[in-house]
Amino acid sequence: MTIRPAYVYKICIIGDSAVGKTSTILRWSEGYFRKEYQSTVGVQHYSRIVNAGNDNTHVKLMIWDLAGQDVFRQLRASFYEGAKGLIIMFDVTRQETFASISKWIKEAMGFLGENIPYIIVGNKTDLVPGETHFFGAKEYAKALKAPFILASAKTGTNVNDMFMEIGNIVHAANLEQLSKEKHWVK
Ligand SMILES: Nc1nc2c(ncn2[C@@H]2O[C@H](COP(=O)(O)OP(=O)(O)O)[C@@H](O)[C@H]2O)c(=O)[nH]1
Ligand SMILES: [Mg+2]
Repeated sequence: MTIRPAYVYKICIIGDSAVGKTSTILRWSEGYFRKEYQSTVGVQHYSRIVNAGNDNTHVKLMIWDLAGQDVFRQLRASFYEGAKGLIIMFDVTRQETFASISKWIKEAMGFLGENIPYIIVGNKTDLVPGETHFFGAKEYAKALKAPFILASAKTGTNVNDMFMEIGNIVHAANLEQLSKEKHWVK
């Protein structure tokens, strides 16, 4: 039986080059970790149906992935267009990728507005044994009221949770928006 999703949401995954964006999507959408390094060229997207919300609605997440390198603004505009949420990723072994997050948020909000839902993900936790403060990322995310997830595309730790989380907050934001619009019609 094919499942028909009740909603389809476009999600953009952003962050510096080589933080593990493409590896994470491959792990999630195909269940394997790709070892060899291959920089993403242009834009690619992957989708999967997940359950979101309290009523376990089937929603389809279309995850859009862009190369980390600077590309034409025109491409970035179509990359972001229509996105309902963001996964913003850094590499827990490279502080500069964490420092870039504010830049990524600023860019995405420039295209999508300040209310765009997002989560912050620290990837490659398999390389850092034990608990560390990860540059204060948890506190940073808390101040922004954004969910924070530590993950590893290599081991698969928290990869599903990351997509569940973004699915849930995007779906909740959409239902809230829809109920406001209904109110207007009345
Ligand atoms: N150890 C480890 N390596 C990772 C992880 N995620 C990605 N990598 C490696 O980091 C490099 C960059 O990954 P990639 O997915 O291409 O990053 P992107 O540029 O953000 O899409 C590749 O060599 C991956 O194999 C992870 O969770 N743990
Ligand atoms: Mg990539």
